[in-house]
Amino acid sequence: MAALALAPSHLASAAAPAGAPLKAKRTERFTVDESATTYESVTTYNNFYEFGPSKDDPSRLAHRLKPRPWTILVDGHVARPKRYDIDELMKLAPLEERVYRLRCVEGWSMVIPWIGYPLASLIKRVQPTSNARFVEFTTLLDPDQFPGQRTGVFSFSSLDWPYVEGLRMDEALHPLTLLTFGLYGQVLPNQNGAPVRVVVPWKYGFKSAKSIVRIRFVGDQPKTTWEKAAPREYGFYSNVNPGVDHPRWSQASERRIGEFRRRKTLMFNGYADQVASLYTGMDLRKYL
Ligand SMILES: Nc1nc2c(c(=O)[nH]1)N[C@H]1C(S)=C(S)[C@@H](COP(=O)(O)O)O[C@H]1N2
Ligand SMILES: [Mo]
Repeated sequence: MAALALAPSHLASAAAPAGAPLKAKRTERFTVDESATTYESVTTYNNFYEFGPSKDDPSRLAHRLKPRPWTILVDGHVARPKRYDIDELMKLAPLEERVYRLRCVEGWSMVIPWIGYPLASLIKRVQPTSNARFVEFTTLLDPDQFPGQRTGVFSFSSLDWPYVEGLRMDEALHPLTLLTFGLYGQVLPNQNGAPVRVVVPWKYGFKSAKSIVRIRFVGDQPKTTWEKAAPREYGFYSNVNPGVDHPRWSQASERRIGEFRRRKTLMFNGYADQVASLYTGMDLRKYL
């Protein structure tokens, strides 16, 4: 893939500082046959409201986030709850490089070479009990590191911090769901959710929570940040679906960052053959 081969020169010229290298073996089965979005765009065109609402706020303010030392509490309905140090968590399973599409609910998309391992590998270790029906992800709460969490800094109504996201248990266990520590051959840049985030490629990007400090196994469907902010616009499931429009815009097509023409949006972001069976019999208009 040309863009990947060019990664070193991108790193050299990119506005964002290059991070430490992170080795991983490419898994071809989970690599889309589309060229990757440039490193520059992946690291300077971001949504990370903890830093601010503009696309360049995260890369401009990313230096404020300190991704080491860092722990992730894994608890709730599990037989073996544990607080993991980030460096221990990174070594729980072999790191893979996977090239996934990312589709933002706003109508743009990218193709990103992530590094991580299936969230399922962590889930199996902590042994969820039969009461665990959903998994809740919580982002760091710290207004010193995240200026967007200070009250009154934006004119628009602020989100309810910390950022909370969630998945149903079978979604969390799905082999595509990636616990992610890096991209483009290096540790995750802060603006992309260092030191650890989740990536759920068949769902709108906001389901992929960044800078996670807690993974909790729960019985009830988590109340997620965007659902609380606007329930009719951002549902819990939020599967990419060209047939269900956002109340304020169409979801039928998307702008691939770096391309001129819009592309047709694919059902489940092109992962239908792998994930459609999770939703058999579910009304995806009702459960948006
Ligand atoms: N904690 C947190 N996670 C977040 C967000 C956010 O604002 N805060 N934005 C989401 C949205 S809307 C998208 S599209 C993706 C963007 O990921 P990227 O910047 O790495 O491309 O992160 C998601 N994860
Ligand atoms: Mo998004």
